[in-house]
Amino acid sequence: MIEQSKLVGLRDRAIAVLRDNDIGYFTKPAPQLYPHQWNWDSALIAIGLSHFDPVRAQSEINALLAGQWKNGMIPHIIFNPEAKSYFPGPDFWDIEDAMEAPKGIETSGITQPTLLALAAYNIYCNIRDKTAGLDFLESTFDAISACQLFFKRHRNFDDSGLACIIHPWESGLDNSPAWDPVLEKIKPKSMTKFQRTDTGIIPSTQRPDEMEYSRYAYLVELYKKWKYSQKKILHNSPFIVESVVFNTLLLLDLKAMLSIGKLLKRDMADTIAWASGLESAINTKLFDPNSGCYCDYDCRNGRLISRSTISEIFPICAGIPSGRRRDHLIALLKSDSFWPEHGFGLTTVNRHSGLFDSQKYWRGPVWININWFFINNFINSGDTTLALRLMENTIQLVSQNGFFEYYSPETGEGLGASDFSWTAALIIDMIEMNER
Ligand code: 2M8
Repeated sequence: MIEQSKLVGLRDRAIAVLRDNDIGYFTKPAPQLYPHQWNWDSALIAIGLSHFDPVRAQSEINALLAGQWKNGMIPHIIFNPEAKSYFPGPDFWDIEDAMEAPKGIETSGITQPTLLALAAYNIYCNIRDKTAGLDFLESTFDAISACQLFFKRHRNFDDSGLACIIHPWESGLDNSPAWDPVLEKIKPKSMTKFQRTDTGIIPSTQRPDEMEYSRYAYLVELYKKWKYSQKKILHNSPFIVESVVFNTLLLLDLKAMLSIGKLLKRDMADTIAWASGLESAINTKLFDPNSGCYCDYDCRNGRLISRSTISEIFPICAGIPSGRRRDHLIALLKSDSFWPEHGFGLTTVNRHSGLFDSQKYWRGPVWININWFFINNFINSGDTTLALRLMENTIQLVSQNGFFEYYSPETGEGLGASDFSWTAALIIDMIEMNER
């Protein structure tokens, strides 16, 4: 494993990134590119914070909960009133007329992968003062439950038990090639003109292209017109997808909720049944027996999306595949398709799929959160060799190249935003895991 002295320096540098991006009650994902609070970023950031500032970790989660909609939804962005330089900002989302929107706080009108229970449980595990930890779990339990139930009540498109997403931004993997076949069918009509801010900061070769952005913005315009009514959106939106990564993370979050429920001595029978139904739906509806891999599902067109992305193997992270199915997927994960020999960790798209782009955002680069989800599963399932190898690859990648948003799987070069918060937070968590 990596020398302890190097790890100490890396941990200090990671803490400095989080401190610099801290605006007091939440942490910006990156200094310039992302000046607001993002949903799954903050959950991951809170896990990093919990190792050196558990009080601040709790306020990160509380700040997210402050933006909760009346229907339980945690929005994907909670806007920082001080920051003006991001598109689309609060004016574009315009949630004023949405019945379910919270009052007195500006947010986007869609959600993101939910990791709140996972974050809260990690905070409890890492905090020394267990009484304070239990108080925190108690104080957040109902709001986190409501956030999970939002998916059961408002995103159950076809009663399959799976949650659907209504926008590529909800997936967290914004421009994954998996969304291409769905987006290609959308023809934006008479749209308000907009000015992107991202490509003024990051080279456009590393960001989604113009056509993708106009479709993202067009979907927002539709939802705004429908006043963010989940019913209308599910009924009319051209983008309704059951994402493998999203549902796998929902299952992980439900499992974390079960651990919290046990600590708080709550009746968790409904959550147990829900988690088991979700797991079997992922294993049936989102599994393609022809390829032996998992696939996202296009609900509007009623078919699996065959694109060779990280979705193929991601259910490993929640322990969903077992036996020969898992063996097959682990072999694919270890192959040159996802984990090249020179070892910077997992690519987000299969390198031999014809869709792979080593520079472009979610279309190939290595992301530290993706590596981290797999490492956690390897540790939990006792696969120490794989866990250590992936952890070593990841720590070395970051220690040599800096705390970037994503990395080239070919050269390890840092791409996208520098001083990226979840990269720093998860490196802190990995260093702690390594010491255990
Ligand atoms: C990226 O998404 C935002 C839109 O939500 C953007 O590109 O402007 C994604 O990587 C997303 O997963 C992440 O949460 C967000 C902030 O880091 O950036």
